[in-house]
Amino acid sequence: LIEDEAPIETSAVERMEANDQEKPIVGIIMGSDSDLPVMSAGCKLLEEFGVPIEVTIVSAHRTPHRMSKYAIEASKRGIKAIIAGAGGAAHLPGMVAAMTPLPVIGVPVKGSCLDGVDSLHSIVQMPRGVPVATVGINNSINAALLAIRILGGFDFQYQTKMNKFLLKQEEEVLEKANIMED
Ligand code: RP5
Repeated sequence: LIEDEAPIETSAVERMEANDQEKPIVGIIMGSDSDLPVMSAGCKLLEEFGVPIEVTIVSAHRTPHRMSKYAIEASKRGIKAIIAGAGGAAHLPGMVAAMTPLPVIGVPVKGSCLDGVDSLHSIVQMPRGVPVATVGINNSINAALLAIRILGGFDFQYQTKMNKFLLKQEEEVLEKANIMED
């Protein structure tokens, strides 16, 4: 079934690539376009770090065949890490992690009910053997930073960039502390 399916096509709405010239190495997927406002912060950060990304909608429940195809093919396409955002019964990160050897970072998206705790619990409580690195509710920024740290393990440019980011962050906080003390 998977073999016979047409390749995953992504429309302009579904797909935003940081750099059309470069092959994406981080895949950002989400269960619905309603997740995009939350996920876009992480996408923006990855772009700022110069990480080639792909962004698309993959729903565990509404497009299960697309999900399995994405998960199975991601590593073959050169993707090194997957960030998966989902809300409610948020099965997408876990199901993708079950079908890929790549690291999967889950972003629990806060829905209109239950304050996002449902999403958090759905993503974080994976069975032993199938890990999903789960970040805080709506925290796509931390998902992006974690993906960059993973990339830094084999591509030194991302370690250098991460060190600069940490230094800048520290300076910003120290500056605020100084202003407060004055
Ligand atoms: C999940 O259901 C999605 O990840 C989204 O967070 C939630 C609601 O989706 P919509 O009904 O807004 O499309 O699959």
